[in-house]
Amino acid sequence: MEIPSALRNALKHASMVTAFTGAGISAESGVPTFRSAGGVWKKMRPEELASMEGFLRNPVLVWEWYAERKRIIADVQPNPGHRALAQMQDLFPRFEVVTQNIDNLHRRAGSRVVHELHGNIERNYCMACGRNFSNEAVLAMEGVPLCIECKGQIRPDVVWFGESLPEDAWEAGVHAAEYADVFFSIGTSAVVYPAASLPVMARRAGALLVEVNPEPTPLTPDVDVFLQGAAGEVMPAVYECALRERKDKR
Ligand code: BJW
Ligand code: ZN
Repeated sequence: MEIPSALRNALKHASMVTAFTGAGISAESGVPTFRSAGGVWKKMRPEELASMEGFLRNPVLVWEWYAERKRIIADVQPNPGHRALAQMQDLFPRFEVVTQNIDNLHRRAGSRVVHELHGNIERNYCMACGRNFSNEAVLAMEGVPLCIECKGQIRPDVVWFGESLPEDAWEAGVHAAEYADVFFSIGTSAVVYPAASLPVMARRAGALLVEVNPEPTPLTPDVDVFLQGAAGEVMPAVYECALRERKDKR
C-alpha cells in the first residue's frame, strides 16, 4: 500500500502518536462489529441490549448476548492490526491507544498504554454492593448471575448508552487527542459520542488526522488522510513506513 507523503513526513517528525480504535480493528480476529453488515445490532436496536433500560426490561436476553460475546472474545487472538500498533509504540517517544473496544485485544497484543473508554468485558460487578466477579464465575451461574454476597444482579463492567464514560479513561483520551502529532482513527463508524469527538478534537489541536476503514464514515470528510482498507492490512504497511522513516531516530 502506498503511504501518502503527508503521513510519511508526519511519522518522521512525530513525538506523540495516538491510535483511536473501534470494533473494526477486531473484526479480522473474528469479533463481530456493531453496525456493519452482519453486525450484532442487525436484528436488535442497540438500546435494547446495551442500556440499563434494556437490561432491566430483559436481563435474560442481555446476559445471553454478553455470555456469547465473552465466549467468542476468550477464544480469539489479536490480529496483524493490533500487532502493528504494539510494534509502533517502540518507534515514538509517546504512543497511546484509546479504544472503544471491550475485548482486551490491544493489551494481549502487547500495547502498554491502553485507555478503555467503554469498559472491559472481562470484568463484572454487582449492581447492589459493587463486588467484582470473574467471567469464569458469572459464566458458571445459570440464567442472570446474582451476587453470592447480597443476591444483587451482576452486570458486565462496560459502558451502556446513557452512562458516563470512566472519568480517568476519558480524560486520558482527551489528553492523547490534544497532544498527538498524528492521530489514527481505526475501524470505527465514528457515530457514538463522546468517543467520536476525539478525532475532531485532535485535528483542531494540530494533529494530522488519519482514518483507516474499508468504508467511508461521517468522519471521512474531515480527515487529512483516508487509508481505505482493512486494519490488518493497512496498519502493518503503516508500521513498515514508520520504521523506515524513524530509522535515523533510533
Ligand atoms: C473495519 C474492518 C476492518 C469493518 N478494518 N475497519 C444524539 C447525539 C449525540 C449523542 C447522543 C445522542 N443521543 C444519545 C447520545 C449519547 C449516546 C450516543 O452517542 N448515541 C449515538 C448513537 C446517537 N452516547 C452515550 O450514551 C454515551 N454516554 C454519554 O453520552 O454519557 C453522557 C450522558 C450521560 C447520561 C445521559 C445522557 C448522556 C455512552 C456510549 C456507550 C456505547 N456503548 C457501546 C457498548 C459497549 C459495551 C459492549 O460492547 O457491549 O460501545 S455501543 C457500541 O458502539 C460499543 C462501541 O464501542 C461503540 C462504537 O462502535 P464502533 O466501535 O464504532 O463499531 P461499529 O460497528 O459501529 O463500526 C465498525 C467500523 O469498522 C465500521 O465503520 C466498519 O466499516 C469498520 N470495519 N471491518 C477496519 N477489517
Ligand atoms: Zn452484591
